[in-house]
Amino acid sequence: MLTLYHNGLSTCSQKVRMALAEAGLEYQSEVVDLIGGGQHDPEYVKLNPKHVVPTLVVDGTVIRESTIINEYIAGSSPGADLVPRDPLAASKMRMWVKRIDDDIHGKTSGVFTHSLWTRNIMGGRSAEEKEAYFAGIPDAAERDLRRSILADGVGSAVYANAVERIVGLFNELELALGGKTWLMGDQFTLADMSVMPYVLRTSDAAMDKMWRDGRRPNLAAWFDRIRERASYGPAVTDWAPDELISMLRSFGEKERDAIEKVIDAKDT
Ligand SMILES: N[C@@H](CCC(=O)N[C@@H](CS)C(=O)NCC(=O)O)C(=O)O
Repeated sequence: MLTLYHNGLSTCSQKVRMALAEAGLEYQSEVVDLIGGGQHDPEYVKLNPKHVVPTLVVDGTVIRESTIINEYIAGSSPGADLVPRDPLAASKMRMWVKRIDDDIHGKTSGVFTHSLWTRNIMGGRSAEEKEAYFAGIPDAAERDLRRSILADGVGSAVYANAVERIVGLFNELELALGGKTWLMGDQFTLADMSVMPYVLRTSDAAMDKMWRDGRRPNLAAWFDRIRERASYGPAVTDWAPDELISMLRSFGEKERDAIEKVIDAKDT
């Protein structure tokens, strides 16, 4: 039996839910409320000492890290063909996955979300509540980063650096997707599933200028195709908390001018 500890908005959870849906695997769902502090619950921390989602439990065995979880899903469902069978193509696929893990996750989507959503929500909290929120973040570097983002939002250097970083990724994707349906050609693989949530987040955070209106047409077309897949619902929309998404979108719309100014400076 599979049990997935996950969260609706979390990028890493989206990528794992997409792999589960593509593989046709059923699972028991345990939603972890990241805003309410469910990731710090001592029982959950026993499963995931980094206080993060997702975690997959397979017949009592705990698997952490979304990329490792997706490799388990692909390996246990070979018929789903989530990884190219040719070892060279599989290596190329894993380079995309690693690129996202090493350079993009934690340095882009989280920054965009915290600059808008978390910053606006925390604005209404007392100093004590804010300190409790920071104290709950176990990693010191992440704690400092979060403080800076929450202080200055889309005007922070952290935000501008994150935009520069995602522009680099989008340039690579635009080039790689030329004449291709998916990153690995005709086969939809873990690479596409890894990238999808980070493009999606730019859509929800008023940053779609980077691929809209003929800017990066290959990326835009790929994103349209991915949203049409049967697995997109179980990966994203079935779990997306509508209220949170529309809040994120409306915070983004309010700051769209400032956001697009940063994009214009970084995406030349
Ligand atoms: N490397 C980990 C990263 C997991 C991660 O950063 N998860 C985020 C959500 S996407 C999280 O749970 N953050 C906890 C928080 O917001 O406090 C993975 O790929 O599973």
